[in-house]
Amino acid sequence: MSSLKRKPLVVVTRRLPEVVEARMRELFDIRLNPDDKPMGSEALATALREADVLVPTVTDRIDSGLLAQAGPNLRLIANFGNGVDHIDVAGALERGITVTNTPGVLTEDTADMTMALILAVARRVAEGARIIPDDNWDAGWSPTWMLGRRITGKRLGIVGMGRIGQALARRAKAFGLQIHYHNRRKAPVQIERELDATYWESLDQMLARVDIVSVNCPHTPATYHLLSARRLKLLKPEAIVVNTARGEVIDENALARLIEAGEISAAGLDVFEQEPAVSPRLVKLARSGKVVLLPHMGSATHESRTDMGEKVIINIKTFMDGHRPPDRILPSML
Ligand code: 8YV
Repeated sequence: MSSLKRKPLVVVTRRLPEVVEARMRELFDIRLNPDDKPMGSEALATALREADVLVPTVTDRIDSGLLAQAGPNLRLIANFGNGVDHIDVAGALERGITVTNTPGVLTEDTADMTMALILAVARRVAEGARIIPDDNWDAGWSPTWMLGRRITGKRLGIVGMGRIGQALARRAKAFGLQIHYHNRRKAPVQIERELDATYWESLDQMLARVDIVSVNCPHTPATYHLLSARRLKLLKPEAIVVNTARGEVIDENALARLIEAGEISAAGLDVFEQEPAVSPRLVKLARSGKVVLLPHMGSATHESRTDMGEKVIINIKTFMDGHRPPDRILPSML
C-alpha cells in the first residue's frame, strides 16, 4: 500500500453475505459487486491494477497473465474459499503478493455434503425424489423396485485425509462404513485409532479394495487426474465415486466412459473439470440415474459463507495492521 493512513481499497469480485459486506464497508474502502456477475478478465485486470487487496472466489481465474498487470499497490489476495487452484499462487508470491484462504470453517458442511452424496448415490435419493413430482408413481410400491445398495459394512476409501477427509470419516464411521485412506502422509496414530482408519500408502491398492471412493484432497499439479483412467479401472464394478473437492482430481471423461460401460457403478459429483460447464455425458448419466450432479454446493450454508467472509476480514485486517495473516498460503503447501 502506498500509504498506511488511508483505508485500503479492497475489491470483492462476487456478492458476499450481507453481514460480511456490511463489516467490510466499515473497515475498508470497499468496491463490491452487487450484481454478482462473474468478472471477466478485463474487469479483473482493472481490479488488480487498482486494488490494495483483491478478494476473489473460485470463479475468478487469476493466472500469470493477469498477475503481470497487477498494480504496485496490490499486496494481498484474500481468497474467499479454501482451494486456491484458480490463483497462480507461486507467481503472486514471487511478486511479493501474499495469498490467504479460509480453511477450517467449511469443513463440517463440506463433509455433510459428501455424506449426502454417498447416500444419494447408494440409495438413489435424487432419482427417487423426482418420481412423485414427475407423476410416475402410478404403479405404487413394489418389493423389487428402486433398490439401491446398503452402505453399512462397506469400505470407504478417502483420498486426502485432511480436515474434510477426517470429518467425513467421523460421519462415515457412524454409518457403519469401514474407513480406509490414502494421503501423502500417514495420519497421527490417535486419529487412526479414533476413526479405525486403515492407511494405504499405495492408492492403487486401496482403490482395488474399496466400495466407495471419496476425493477430499486439494487440486495441485501433483493431484491433477490423480484418479486417472488407469486408476479408475482398478475399482470394482460395484464401486461408487464421490467428489466434493475439485473436478480436476478425476479424469472426468474416463469416469463417464467407465460408468457408461458398467465398469464403475455410479458417481456423485459436486465439482467438475470445466465449471460451470458440465460434460453432456455426465448430464446424460444423471438423467438415467447413474450419477448425481450438484452445482458446487459443498460449503453452501449461510453459516459457512458468513464464517468464510469473517476469515477474509481477519486476514485483511491482520495484514493491514502489519502482522502475518493467519491463513497465509506458504510455498510448501503448493
Ligand atoms: C467454495 C470451495 O464454495 O472453499 C473451497 O475451496 O470449493 C467452496 O467451498 C468456493 O471455493 C468459494 O470460492
